[in-house]
Amino acid sequence: MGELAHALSNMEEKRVYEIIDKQIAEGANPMDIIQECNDGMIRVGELFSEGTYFISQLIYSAEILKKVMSKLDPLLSGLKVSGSVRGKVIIGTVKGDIHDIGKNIVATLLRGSGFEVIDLGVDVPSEKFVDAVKETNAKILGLSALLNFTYPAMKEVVEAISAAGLREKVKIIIGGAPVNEQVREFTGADHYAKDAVEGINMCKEIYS
Ligand code: B12
Repeated sequence: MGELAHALSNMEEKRVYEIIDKQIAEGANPMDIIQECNDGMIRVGELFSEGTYFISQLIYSAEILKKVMSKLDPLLSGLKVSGSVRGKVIIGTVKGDIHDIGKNIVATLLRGSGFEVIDLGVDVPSEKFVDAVKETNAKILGLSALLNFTYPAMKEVVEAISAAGLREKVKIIIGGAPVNEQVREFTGADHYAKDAVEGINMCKEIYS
């Protein structure tokens, strides 16, 4: 684990900002910084699972990561491509789940890559996803979930899209730290993206 991930997982808030400010000043790629923060957050999750950390540390780590993202956002937006809008993407965290840091990164990167993003927020019921697909005609729906007990909510969204007769019109991509290919199969989504960059590349391909 790198120095940044280590500092983040140890809740050394000031140290985290020092390292990031230095990396930004040295021209580091913001995506590499995000990747290392992800490693740190996974460690936080492990420490939580094993009972070393409590919910207060989860909240604290999220606060630190949000401040980190406010430092990185201008750089991510700076990756902006010129030219016309590539297409619309609807994104949201499914019902029962309020994790949104990863989803927000995906939304920022999509906007930076020229997509119009309709971000429905967190704890989004399936009807709201269905309505958004109907109203916007977006060809892509991105679902985020970080809790294994919210996978059924992802499946519900896919089923609600089918029931509304929209399944052929929209590609559904799922993501979130513990999501994998098995979860994709369970939910009936079209694709699973292991990280934001892979997700953005899928969106580019779908709209190409
Ligand atoms: C921070 C955090 C919180 C914060 C979230 C704050 C916020 N605003 O998001 C708070 C404190 C609220 C929280 C609460 C809980 N949490 Co929590 N949390 C985390 C933690 C430590 C980090 C999550 C994070 O932000 N990671 C950083 C981001 C950048 O990564 P990411 O979300 O994975 O996103 C990346 C990719 O996955 C991808 N991506 C994400 N979504 C999407 C969507 C699409 C379409 C695409 C293409 C890509 C994509 O892009 C991102 C960049 O590459 C994780 C640990 C972990 N391993 O992730 C636990 C974790 C997710 N939490 C967990 C738990 C259990 C909970 C609680 C139930 C705890 C409790 N007892 O109350 C509650 C549930 C609240 C709820 N109903 O949602 C467990 C889930 C276990 C499981 N598999 O079910 C984890 C894994 C910790 C653990 N190991 O136990 N949590």
